[in-house]
Amino acid sequence: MTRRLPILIGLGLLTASASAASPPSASTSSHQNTPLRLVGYRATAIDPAGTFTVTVRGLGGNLMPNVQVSILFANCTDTHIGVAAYQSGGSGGLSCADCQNPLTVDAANRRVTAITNSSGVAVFDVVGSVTRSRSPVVAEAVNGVAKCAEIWFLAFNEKLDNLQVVTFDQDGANGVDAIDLSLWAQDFYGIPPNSSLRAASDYDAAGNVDGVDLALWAAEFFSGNSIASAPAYAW
Ligand SMILES: [Ca+2]
Ligand SMILES: [Ca+2]
Repeated sequence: MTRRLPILIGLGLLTASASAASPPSASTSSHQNTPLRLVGYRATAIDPAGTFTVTVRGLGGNLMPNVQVSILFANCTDTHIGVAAYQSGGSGGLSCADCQNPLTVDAANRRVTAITNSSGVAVFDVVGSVTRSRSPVVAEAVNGVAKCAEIWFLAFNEKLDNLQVVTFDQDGANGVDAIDLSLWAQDFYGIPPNSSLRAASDYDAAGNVDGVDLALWAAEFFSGNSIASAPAYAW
Protein backbone atom coordinates (compact mmCIF):
# COMPACT_ATOMS: atom_id res chain seq x y z
CA MET A 1 0.00 0.00 0.00
CA THR A 2 2.74 2.40 0.96
CA ARG A 3 4.60 1.43 -2.17
CA ARG A 4 1.61 1.97 -4.47
CA LEU A 5 0.72 5.43 -3.28
CA PRO A 6 3.61 7.29 -4.95
CA ILE A 7 2.93 5.36 -8.16
CA LEU A 8 -0.75 6.34 -8.16
CA ILE A 9 0.12 9.95 -7.43
CA GLY A 10 2.58 9.83 -10.29
CA LEU A 11 -0.05 8.45 -12.67
CA GLY A 12 -2.47 11.16 -11.59
CA LEU A 13 0.04 13.86 -12.39
CA LEU A 14 0.73 12.30 -15.77
CA THR A 15 -2.98 12.31 -16.60
CA ALA A 16 -3.33 15.92 -15.53
CA SER A 17 -0.38 17.09 -17.61
CA ALA A 18 -1.56 15.15 -20.68
CA SER A 19 -4.94 16.86 -20.39
CA ALA A 20 -3.35 20.30 -20.12
CA ALA A 21 -1.29 19.61 -23.23
CA SER A 22 -4.26 18.39 -25.26
CA PRO A 23 -3.38 19.45 -28.79
CA PRO A 24 -5.36 21.68 -31.12
CA SER A 25 -6.75 19.81 -34.09
CA ALA A 26 -6.50 20.82 -37.73
CA SER A 27 -9.70 18.90 -38.43
CA THR A 28 -11.81 20.92 -35.97
CA SER A 29 -10.00 24.29 -36.15
CA SER A 30 -10.77 26.81 -38.88
CA HIS A 31 -9.69 30.11 -40.42
CA GLN A 32 -11.34 33.02 -42.16
CA ASN A 33 -12.10 31.99 -45.74
CA THR A 34 -10.29 34.83 -47.51
CA PRO A 35 -6.71 35.55 -48.55
CA LEU A 36 -4.52 37.22 -45.94
CA ARG A 37 -4.32 40.92 -46.76
CA LEU A 38 -1.09 42.69 -45.84
CA VAL A 39 -2.04 46.28 -44.99
CA GLY A 40 -0.82 49.66 -43.79
CA TYR A 41 -2.33 52.04 -41.27
CA ARG A 42 -3.79 55.51 -40.67
CA ALA A 43 -2.68 57.50 -37.61
CA THR A 44 -2.45 54.74 -34.98
CA ALA A 45 -5.07 52.42 -36.47
CA ILE A 46 -3.95 49.41 -38.46
CA ASP A 47 -6.22 48.97 -41.48
CA PRO A 48 -9.17 46.77 -40.48
CA ALA A 49 -9.24 45.39 -44.04
CA GLY A 50 -6.33 43.18 -42.97
CA THR A 51 -8.14 41.48 -40.10
CA PHE A 52 -7.78 37.71 -40.36
CA THR A 53 -8.98 35.22 -37.76
CA VAL A 54 -8.05 31.66 -36.88
CA THR A 55 -10.31 29.72 -34.49
CA VAL A 56 -8.53 26.96 -32.58
CA ARG A 57 -10.34 23.88 -31.28
CA GLY A 58 -9.27 20.65 -29.67
CA LEU A 59 -10.12 17.17 -30.90
CA GLY A 60 -13.48 17.34 -29.12
CA GLY A 61 -14.36 20.67 -30.71
CA ASN A 62 -13.55 22.64 -27.54
CA LEU A 63 -12.34 26.21 -28.10
CA MET A 64 -8.73 26.67 -27.01
CA PRO A 65 -7.54 29.97 -25.46
CA ASN A 66 -3.83 30.86 -25.12
CA VAL A 67 -2.63 28.85 -28.11
CA GLN A 68 0.10 30.30 -30.33
CA VAL A 69 -0.96 30.48 -33.98
CA SER A 70 1.77 31.24 -36.52
CA ILE A 71 1.61 32.27 -40.15
CA LEU A 72 4.74 31.21 -42.02
CA PHE A 73 5.88 33.33 -44.97
CA ALA A 74 9.04 31.39 -45.87
CA ASN A 75 7.62 30.48 -49.28
CA CYS A 76 6.13 33.94 -49.85
CA THR A 77 9.36 35.22 -51.34
CA ASP A 78 7.96 38.53 -52.58
CA THR A 79 6.54 39.69 -49.23
CA HIS A 80 7.75 42.30 -46.76
CA ILE A 81 6.50 42.16 -43.16
CA GLY A 82 6.80 45.19 -40.87
CA VAL A 83 9.04 44.90 -37.80
CA ALA A 84 7.30 44.06 -34.52
CA ALA A 85 7.31 47.73 -33.48
CA TYR A 86 4.83 48.50 -36.27
CA GLN A 87 2.53 45.54 -35.67
CA SER A 88 -0.44 45.57 -33.31
CA GLY A 89 0.73 45.95 -29.73
CA GLY A 90 4.26 46.94 -30.77
CA SER A 91 6.31 49.83 -29.39
CA GLY A 92 5.25 52.03 -32.33
CA GLY A 93 1.82 52.45 -30.73
CA LEU A 94 -0.23 50.95 -33.56
CA SER A 95 -3.23 48.78 -32.83
CA CYS A 96 -6.05 47.02 -34.61
CA ALA A 97 -9.59 47.30 -33.30
CA ASP A 98 -10.22 43.57 -33.11
CA CYS A 99 -6.77 42.40 -31.96
CA GLN A 100 -6.57 41.46 -28.29
CA ASN A 101 -3.04 40.12 -28.14
CA PRO A 102 0.11 41.61 -29.72
CA LEU A 103 1.61 40.11 -32.87
CA THR A 104 5.16 38.89 -32.64
CA VAL A 105 7.47 38.81 -35.64
CA ASP A 106 10.22 36.21 -36.07
CA ALA A 107 12.35 37.56 -38.89
CA ALA A 108 14.83 34.68 -38.95
CA ASN A 109 12.09 32.14 -39.60
CA ARG A 110 9.77 34.51 -41.46
CA ARG A 111 6.76 33.97 -39.28
CA VAL A 112 4.16 36.10 -37.47
CA THR A 113 2.48 34.76 -34.34
CA ALA A 114 -0.65 35.66 -32.37
CA ILE A 115 -2.13 34.01 -29.28
CA THR A 116 -5.77 32.95 -29.16
CA ASN A 117 -8.09 34.98 -26.93
CA SER A 118 -10.55 33.64 -24.36
CA SER A 119 -12.84 32.55 -27.22
CA GLY A 120 -10.07 30.54 -28.87
CA VAL A 121 -9.63 33.05 -31.69
CA ALA A 122 -6.26 34.40 -32.87
CA VAL A 123 -6.75 37.76 -34.60
CA PHE A 124 -4.16 38.92 -37.13
CA ASP A 125 -3.93 42.31 -38.85
CA VAL A 126 -0.49 42.20 -40.42
CA VAL A 127 1.31 45.36 -41.55
CA GLY A 128 3.25 44.53 -44.69
CA SER A 129 3.47 44.61 -48.47
CA VAL A 130 5.21 42.97 -51.41
CA THR A 131 8.45 43.79 -53.21
CA ARG A 132 8.36 46.60 -55.71
CA SER A 133 10.94 44.80 -57.85
CA ARG A 134 8.36 42.01 -58.25
CA SER A 135 11.18 39.54 -57.98
CA PRO A 136 11.15 36.80 -56.92
CA VAL A 137 7.50 36.74 -57.76
CA VAL A 138 4.97 34.35 -56.29
CA ALA A 139 2.93 33.71 -59.39
CA GLU A 140 -0.53 32.26 -59.78
CA ALA A 141 -0.33 28.52 -60.18
CA VAL A 142 -1.22 27.17 -63.64
CA ASN A 143 -4.05 25.12 -62.16
CA GLY A 144 -5.40 26.70 -59.03
CA VAL A 145 -4.44 29.40 -56.58
CA ALA A 146 -0.98 30.08 -55.20
CA LYS A 147 -1.17 29.75 -51.43
CA CYS A 148 2.37 30.50 -50.32
CA ALA A 149 1.77 31.02 -46.59
CA GLU A 150 1.08 28.32 -44.02
CA ILE A 151 -0.91 28.41 -40.77
CA TRP A 152 0.66 26.34 -37.98
CA PHE A 153 0.21 25.47 -34.32
CA LEU A 154 3.97 25.15 -34.00
CA ALA A 155 4.04 24.10 -30.33
CA PHE A 156 2.07 21.02 -31.35
CA ASN A 157 3.72 20.51 -34.76
CA GLU A 158 0.25 20.77 -36.31
CA LYS A 159 -0.39 22.50 -39.65
CA LEU A 160 -3.85 23.94 -40.23
CA ASP A 161 -3.78 25.04 -43.87
CA ASN A 162 -2.11 26.96 -46.69
CA LEU A 163 -3.06 30.56 -47.28
CA GLN A 164 -2.89 33.03 -50.17
CA VAL A 165 -1.28 36.40 -49.41
CA VAL A 166 -2.34 39.61 -51.18
CA THR A 167 -1.67 43.32 -50.76
CA PHE A 168 -2.96 46.62 -52.08
CA ASP A 169 0.30 48.40 -51.24
CA GLN A 170 2.51 46.97 -53.97
CA ASP A 171 5.76 48.75 -53.17
CA GLY A 172 5.75 48.97 -49.37
CA ALA A 173 5.97 52.76 -49.34
CA ASN A 174 3.56 55.68 -48.91
CA GLY A 175 0.58 53.48 -48.20
CA VAL A 176 -1.87 52.61 -50.97
CA ASP A 177 -1.52 55.15 -53.77
CA ALA A 178 -1.50 55.56 -57.55
CA ILE A 179 1.96 53.99 -57.90
CA ASP A 180 0.53 50.79 -56.46
CA LEU A 181 -2.23 50.87 -59.05
CA SER A 182 0.35 51.07 -61.83
CA LEU A 183 2.22 48.12 -60.32
CA TRP A 184 -1.02 46.15 -60.04
CA ALA A 185 -1.69 46.95 -63.70
CA GLN A 186 1.53 45.15 -64.63
CA ASP A 187 -0.12 42.00 -63.35
CA PHE A 188 -3.41 42.81 -65.04
CA TYR A 189 -1.70 43.26 -68.40
CA GLY A 190 0.95 40.60 -67.85
CA ILE A 191 3.76 43.08 -68.41
CA PRO A 192 7.34 41.81 -67.92
CA PRO A 193 9.16 41.27 -65.62
CA ASN A 194 5.97 39.80 -64.29
CA SER A 195 4.16 38.12 -67.13
CA SER A 196 2.86 35.37 -64.89
CA LEU A 197 0.04 37.00 -62.89
CA ARG A 198 1.24 37.72 -59.41
CA ALA A 199 -0.79 35.97 -56.71
CA ALA A 200 -0.60 39.05 -54.47
CA SER A 201 -2.71 40.99 -57.00
CA ASP A 202 -5.52 38.42 -57.10
CA TYR A 203 -7.55 39.89 -54.24
CA ASP A 204 -10.50 37.53 -54.50
CA ALA A 205 -8.32 34.43 -54.88
CA ALA A 206 -10.07 33.43 -58.07
CA GLY A 207 -6.89 32.39 -59.89
CA ASN A 208 -6.81 35.49 -62.09
CA VAL A 209 -6.08 39.23 -62.04
CA ASP A 210 -9.09 41.03 -63.45
CA GLY A 211 -11.67 43.77 -63.01
CA VAL A 212 -12.99 42.27 -59.79
CA ASP A 213 -9.56 42.76 -58.26
CA LEU A 214 -9.41 46.32 -59.59
CA ALA A 215 -12.71 47.10 -57.87
CA LEU A 216 -11.37 45.68 -54.61
CA TRP A 217 -8.18 47.74 -54.97
CA ALA A 218 -10.23 50.90 -55.56
CA ALA A 219 -12.42 50.25 -52.51
CA GLU A 220 -9.30 49.92 -50.41
CA PHE A 221 -7.72 53.05 -51.90
CA PHE A 222 -10.81 55.17 -51.24
CA SER A 223 -11.17 53.86 -47.68
CA GLY A 224 -8.00 55.78 -46.83
CA ASN A 225 -7.23 53.24 -44.12
CA SER A 226 -3.81 52.32 -45.47
CA ILE A 227 -2.29 55.75 -46.13
CA ALA A 228 0.98 54.78 -44.42
CA SER A 229 3.32 51.83 -44.91
CA ALA A 230 5.56 50.31 -42.25
CA PRO A 231 8.66 52.53 -41.79
CA ALA A 232 10.81 49.42 -41.30
CA TYR A 233 10.51 45.81 -42.38
CA ALA A 234 11.65 42.65 -40.64
CA TRP A 235 12.31 41.19 -44.12
CA1 LIG B 1 2.58 52.12 -51.93
CA1 LIG C 1 -9.02 37.83 -59.06
